[in-house]
Amino acid sequence: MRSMRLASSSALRASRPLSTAATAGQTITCKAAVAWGVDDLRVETINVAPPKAGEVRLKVVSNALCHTDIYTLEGSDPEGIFPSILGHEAGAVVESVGEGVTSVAPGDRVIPCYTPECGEADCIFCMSKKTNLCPRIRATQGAGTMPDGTSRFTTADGTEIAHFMGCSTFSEYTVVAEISCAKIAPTAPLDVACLLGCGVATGLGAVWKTMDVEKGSSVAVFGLGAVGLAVIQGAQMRGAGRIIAVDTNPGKFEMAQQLGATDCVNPEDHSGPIQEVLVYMTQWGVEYTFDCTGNTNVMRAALESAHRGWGQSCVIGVAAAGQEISTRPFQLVTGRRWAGTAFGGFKSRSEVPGLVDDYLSGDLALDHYVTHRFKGVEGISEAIDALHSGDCLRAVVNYHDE
Ligand code: NAD
Ligand code: AHE
Ligand code: ZN
Repeated sequence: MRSMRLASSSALRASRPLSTAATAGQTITCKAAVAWGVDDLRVETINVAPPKAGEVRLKVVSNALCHTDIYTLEGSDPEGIFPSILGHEAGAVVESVGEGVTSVAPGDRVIPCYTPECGEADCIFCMSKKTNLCPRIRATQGAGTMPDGTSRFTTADGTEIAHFMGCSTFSEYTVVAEISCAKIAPTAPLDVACLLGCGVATGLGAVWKTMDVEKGSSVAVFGLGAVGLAVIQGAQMRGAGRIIAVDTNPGKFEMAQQLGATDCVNPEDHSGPIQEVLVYMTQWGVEYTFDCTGNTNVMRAALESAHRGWGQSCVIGVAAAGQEISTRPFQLVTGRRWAGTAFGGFKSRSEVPGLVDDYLSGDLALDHYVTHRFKGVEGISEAIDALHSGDCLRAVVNYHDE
């Protein structure tokens, strides 16, 4: 996977028109699924204002549902705001750009990313190889606004609607910051590339970047949704040895085995704690363990399943407000390490395009994650039902034809 150099601003500024779209500079009226409260999602006609300086307005073509959208809609997100437009795993086309935007142009295919990348020399996070957590717009993003502290979304009666995770792709059109736009290959099919906007990239990156799993290592994955299965796929591609897949839903085991799992374990088949089962299966524990459930008890079990002396456990799941993790300090004293990852550690604008290229070249299989397809903003509720059904990995909702 190659890493792209971010486009320098001055070189491009003069050559780019602000937009060729007839809608440029105008307010766009379109449909969006608005979260008015806990589990209260309604399709509305909304107004999307033009992008201001440093902003990009996107025509959202495909949106995939991630568990974190449901986590926020259920009221579990401490940063959750209502009314807001959720959604953060999507493929889109640039409709128009605001003043000073140079890295993308109208017509470009992009993936909006909730971990932006400013790439500025004064950003110690973007300049560091150790992290992808650029804080440039994190405060306003968490507060549900654009970087200037205001929203681009209103209802027909003028009610302001909050943004979400800097993306808000439960809408036919959205506005994001330029530094949140990963420009991808013009040939990329957006109804598959959208998967790299969150869950699948997160799982792959947790293995390749955050934990940097070595060839031959043993791995255990707790939770076999799209994120957990991507961890298995990433581990298999890294040449991991034993890959243990854990889920309370045995319906997920077949795909896990196809992706490289060597053992599948349902905790409910065992009377003792799952960590004891995994330590018994491996003698001293597993070298790398991953929580992909968001359940704090599972996070503990994953840590306590890690190998004595050098095992490492990675928290990927997102826990509800007020939830905390704990274990006996003895577990760490005896050599286990606890880590976590956001978006798999990928630097969004410079690394996501390479993942799309790997898909296009056939080096990275993704189609198997799309288990359900729906049409139109109205299809988002069907996608939510599908994810709740337990036999859905990713439900992709298409708002526009490609
Ligand atoms: P999902 O709902 O599709 O999958 C979760 C899986 O966990 C399901 O298969 C479920 O059966 C299983 N599970 C639930 N409780 C379990 C238990 N006690 N023991 C074993 N298995 C159990 O979710 P997803 O979209 O794959 O996301 C997984 C988690 O990762 C969520 O918490 C999501 O919010 C989080 N997430 C985090 C990041 C990040 O950057 N850190 C990115 C994407 C998603
Ligand atoms: N709002 C929550 C945090 C939720 C969370 O941890 N989000 C992940 C991405 S989940 C994608 O499906 C993340 O990247 N977190 C880093 C960040 O800066 O939010 C809370 O606890 O407040
Ligand atoms: Zn997500």
